[in-house]
Amino acid sequence: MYNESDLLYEKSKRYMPGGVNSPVRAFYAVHRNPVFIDHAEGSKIYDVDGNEYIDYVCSWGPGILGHCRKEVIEAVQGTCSKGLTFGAPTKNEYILAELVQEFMPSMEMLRLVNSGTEAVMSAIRAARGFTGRDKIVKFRGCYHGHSDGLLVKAGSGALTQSVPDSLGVPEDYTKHTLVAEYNDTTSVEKLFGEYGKEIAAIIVEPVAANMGVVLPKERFLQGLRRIADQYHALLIFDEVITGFRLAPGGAQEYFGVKPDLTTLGKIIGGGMPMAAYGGRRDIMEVVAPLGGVYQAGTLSGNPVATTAGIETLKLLKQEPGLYSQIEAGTKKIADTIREAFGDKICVNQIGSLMSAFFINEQVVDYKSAVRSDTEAYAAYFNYMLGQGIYLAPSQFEAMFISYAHSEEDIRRTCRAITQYAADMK
Ligand code: HOZ
Repeated sequence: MYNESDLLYEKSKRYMPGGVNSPVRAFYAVHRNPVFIDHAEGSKIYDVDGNEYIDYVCSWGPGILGHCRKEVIEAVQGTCSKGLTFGAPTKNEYILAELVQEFMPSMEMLRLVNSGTEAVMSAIRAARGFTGRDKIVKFRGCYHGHSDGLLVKAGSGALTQSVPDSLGVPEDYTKHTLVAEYNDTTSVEKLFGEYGKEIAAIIVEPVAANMGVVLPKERFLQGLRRIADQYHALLIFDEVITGFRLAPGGAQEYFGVKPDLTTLGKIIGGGMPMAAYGGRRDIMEVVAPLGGVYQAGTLSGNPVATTAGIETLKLLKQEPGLYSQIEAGTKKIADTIREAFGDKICVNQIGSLMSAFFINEQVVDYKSAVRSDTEAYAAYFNYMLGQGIYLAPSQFEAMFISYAHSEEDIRRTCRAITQYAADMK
């Protein structure tokens, strides 16, 4: 019996690869058709068949306040009525940039773009332009968007579909991408030992969240800072996921490590396409029109997207209890999973970021993450979906929670987890 989601999926497949606009949404990894969403409110999403789910995807991170937060929606509606895009400066751009700098003082200067992919691509160009060097170091399993040079041992959808690298990327485009092991500074030192004078930057997700959530070991990020300084290379934190989520000032605030450049996405747009890259003023001054690193975009700094971003960041400032509340909810779920499954599962949790890996060992890097039992995850996912709980349709994505998730939402989620674990015994 077909439901509306299945019908829409069939139609979508005629027009779009896999019927979707981002691979992980095709639900291949969990062996079922995707759920098509009609609308959302607070902590819940509602599909086109009228089913309600507690949403732990939160649009992969941006929904930190929950869906349809009144202030954000009203502000966006107000801006829309004045025009959607001008391709000319508006005051919103300055206001958002100032707010971002308040949250992250290391962003002395920034440029607004439209997606995390664009932010990272541009930050790397700026790093290369500034240092006059070509090579970059990335980490196996860290995902930095889908630009050519970074689809090397990437995470996220590339990992979900077991194709860490992509067809269509000429070797020439990736020959300057060096790959180190996450949580292993020795592997970074080795690369610098060999190519030190050619390396423009190290780019890292300070908390890896695209091979599932993998926490940095103690002093790992500090180690990267030290190596970058030693070789006069730059340190880039990809805070597309951790920015404004791990702490108001992101992972750089949480761990007290200052990067030279930062990339932001997701929460900075409050649910609209918006991203940014920025950092040290002397580096950002190489970007056109001040400097020779070209980067541009018709919709960059779009008035509607900046409105959603501004309202979201303002609310983050005004809700002092937000970070402790979302962390407590996440911790409750993490503890419930640990208690229910015992050593069958490794739960990695930090702040409001969490992943449960179906594996009986610590997940500390790419190698351990990919050893987890993705079929067991798929079964768990499908059970939870049946209980009205919407998790990421992949073992290798994070679980996100919002300020709108109530204690009852968390309790219901924990009950379902406990029940599933009991049924499995
Ligand atoms: N790579 C995204 C999450 N880390 C998935 C985006 C999506 O499918 O929308």
